[in-house]
Amino acid sequence: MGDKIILEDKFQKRIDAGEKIEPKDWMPEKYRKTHIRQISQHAHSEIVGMLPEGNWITRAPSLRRKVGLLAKVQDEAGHGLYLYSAAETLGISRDQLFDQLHTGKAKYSSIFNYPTLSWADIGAIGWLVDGAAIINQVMLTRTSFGPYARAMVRICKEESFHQRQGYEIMLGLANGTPEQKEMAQDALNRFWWPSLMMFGPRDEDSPNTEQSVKWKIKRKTNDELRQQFIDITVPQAEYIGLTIPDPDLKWNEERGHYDFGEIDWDEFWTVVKGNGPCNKERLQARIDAWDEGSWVRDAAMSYAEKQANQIGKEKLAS
Ligand code: FAQ
Repeated sequence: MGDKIILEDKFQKRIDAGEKIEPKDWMPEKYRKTHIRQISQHAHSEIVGMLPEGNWITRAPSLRRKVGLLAKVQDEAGHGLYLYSAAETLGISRDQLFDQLHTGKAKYSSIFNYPTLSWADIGAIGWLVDGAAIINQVMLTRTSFGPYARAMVRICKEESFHQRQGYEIMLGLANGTPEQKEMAQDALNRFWWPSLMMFGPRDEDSPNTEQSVKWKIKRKTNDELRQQFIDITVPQAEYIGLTIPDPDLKWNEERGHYDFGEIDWDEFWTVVKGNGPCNKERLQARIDAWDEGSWVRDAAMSYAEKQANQIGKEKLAS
């Protein structure tokens, strides 16, 4: 017991000194578990996040838009793979991580349980969802766990391309025909509040924040990041002539921030608990992809076995 306290104390001193923690270093069990939870939730979000966007690849309005969207969706797959690899360094296997997703034990971001009803939704996702993701992930490039922090550097660079492609779509639509502008406004109306929910519950309702800030897993709280996102995004909406769907939104000179209306937390928890508009469809799509891909995994395993046997035989013969 005494040894554990000494180890925990040393660990906290390393964190306070700004050192990175690497996979083979000693770490408290809760630090390891919190990282597996957060990194895997993040990885699952990237993979599930491909679904609402993939829905529009065949219907993108031009070749240029199609190429951009295809590249973005492929990037999300890559982000998922870096993140699964980072989680695996903590002693959990890829199969276990997928099992947690498919059985509903692991969460993924609430935002991907909303449908993409029009092409403008692809613009809104890039602008708002990737915009929110960047705010959160720039902070995570300074997180205390080395593999997670390093994965975030490249991911943030790609997310910033994603945000720009989304904003450019919105800019085009907002300057287009009245119908196109209406489509862009409708997408903003539907995605604004769910984007604010991406940052998680209010700080006073966030059970993980206090410890995660102490361990520098989180360098800023949910509310701080949400405020930062709102302050950056409101002028972007004004610039393209769209209206944020919040009558209480108002610049507060004293605080130097925008005040904003109450988030519908009942809706947030309904979606997080699996009862949002698309939860069941999204999870089923992932389970189907896993089942339908089993022949690829089997073939790869069987090839690897054959290769290993061949090498074994050659070694025996020599
Ligand atoms: N959705 O105590 P906290 C992307 C859960 S970006 C669902 O505050 P924490 C890019 C939380 O897990 C999106 N569940 O938790 C992309 C916890 O549950 P648990 C992914 C949520 O971890 C763009 C409970 O509520 N980004 O994919 C949500 O300290 C476009 C209590 O909450 C990341 O995952 C939510 N929104 O803070 C891809 C970033 N919020 O497990 C495709 C890394 C909270 O205790 C297309 N994650 N919960 O039962 C984080 O920074 C943190 O995990 C937070 C939550 C800030 C999300």
